[in-house]
Amino acid sequence: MKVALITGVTGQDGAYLAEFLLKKGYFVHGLKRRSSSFNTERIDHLYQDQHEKNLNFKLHYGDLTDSTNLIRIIQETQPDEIYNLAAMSHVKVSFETPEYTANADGIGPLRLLEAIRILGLVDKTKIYQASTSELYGLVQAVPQSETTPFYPRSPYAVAKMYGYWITVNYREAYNMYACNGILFNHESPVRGETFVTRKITRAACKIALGLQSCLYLGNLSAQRDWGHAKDYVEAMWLILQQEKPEDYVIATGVTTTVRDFVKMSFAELGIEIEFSGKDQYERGVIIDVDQELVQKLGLNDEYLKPGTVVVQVDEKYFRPTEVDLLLGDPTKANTKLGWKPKYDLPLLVQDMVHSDLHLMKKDEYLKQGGFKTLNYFE
Ligand code: NDP
Ligand code: GDR
Repeated sequence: MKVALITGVTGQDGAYLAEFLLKKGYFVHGLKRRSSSFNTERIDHLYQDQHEKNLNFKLHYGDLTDSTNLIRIIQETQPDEIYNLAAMSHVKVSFETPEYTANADGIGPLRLLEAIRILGLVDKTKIYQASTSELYGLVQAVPQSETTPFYPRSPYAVAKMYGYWITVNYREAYNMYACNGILFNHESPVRGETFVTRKITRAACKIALGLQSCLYLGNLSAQRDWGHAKDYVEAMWLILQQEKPEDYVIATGVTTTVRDFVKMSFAELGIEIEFSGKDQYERGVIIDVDQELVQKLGLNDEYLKPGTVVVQVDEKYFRPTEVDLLLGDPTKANTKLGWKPKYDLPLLVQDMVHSDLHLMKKDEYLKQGGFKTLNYFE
């Protein structure tokens, strides 16, 4: 039985990857942080009682900023494959916590590589580093491939740049099976709620149910190459199954503006919106409603009238330095790994909107029932 260790197992990708590897017959160890409230919602369906006979999924407390803890867990678990997915992964937040981001996202990967070396596991343990299209930052060329120069534009991207090169260096210096997956944005129904796609799909559903009046966003003109996390975790695994360790771009090869993602999400709910105005004055207004679809989906048409402003720009979401355009060239992954995504953008939007509609309907029932949250401090 192959053994994998996933750092960041409680995150979006960690959850999909854990499920994927369990299906492949792996024993999966996951690193999770201690938190004052539950942080395992995405993997609760995989949880096993530790007394079970055929246990194949186990969580360990740990943190990428704590070397001794990482060394101990790797020693205990003796993994064949490590997937380093743990990171402070929010680009905007990294401007507010730059030092912590450097520690977790930059030095974190170094700690894992060193642990493998110190423990004498160089010939046994393969390691995947979660690198990112944010490395390309300020546009040097499109589409971006494995040979496009980097120009990071945030403390997050600068930290990830260290993670990228230290992985390459350990591969070359110590002959380790260490690889970077340079993954472009990938989303899903369990994407963190403050990333733009999930913020949009949640808000579109809330607006359609009359639970929210307006969605405030930052730069609507940013372009991203969005794929589905389910497809991308398969690529991570494939990267570690090759004869030679190499780095790969994982992307769909299609780019879309945030503005168009908004339009597609509302359209999925039968609401057509149009944008007008410029920069911080740009707004999205309902221009048409597909009554038949609205009825079918059980939405609240009382709030869905043409002329209603449902999207506005709030400058607080602008970034000090922005990444304007990401468009990946996945040719190497397509040819060498045989990797092809199953989801395109319309399918991704459909998956996210319908999942969020289901979730938001629960909120609507609570509101209709007059439910009031308990206030323990009253
Ligand atoms: P998430 O933000 O959903 O998950 C991040 C995970 O890292 C969580 O489990 C989080 O724990 C954990 N974590 C954060 N800081 C630490 C720390 N100091 N020690 C241990 N664990 C920590 O990210 P995604 O799943 O979307 O992304 C996975 C990885 O891929 C990240 O490294 C990200 O930077 C990178 N990436 C993501 C892309 C994307 O589009 N999703 C694209 C390219 C790269 P907790 O749940 O407790 O917060
Ligand atoms: P990104 O993802 O920064 O590409 O990093 P995010 O969804 O946060 O932003 C994408 C683009 O949308 C613009 N934007 C907004 N973003 C957020 N979060 N909130 C808003 O209200 C908003 N309005 C407009 C942003 O300016 C940006 O241009 C993600 C993360 O998963 C990283 O960890 C990963 O490395 C990269 O993708 C690839």
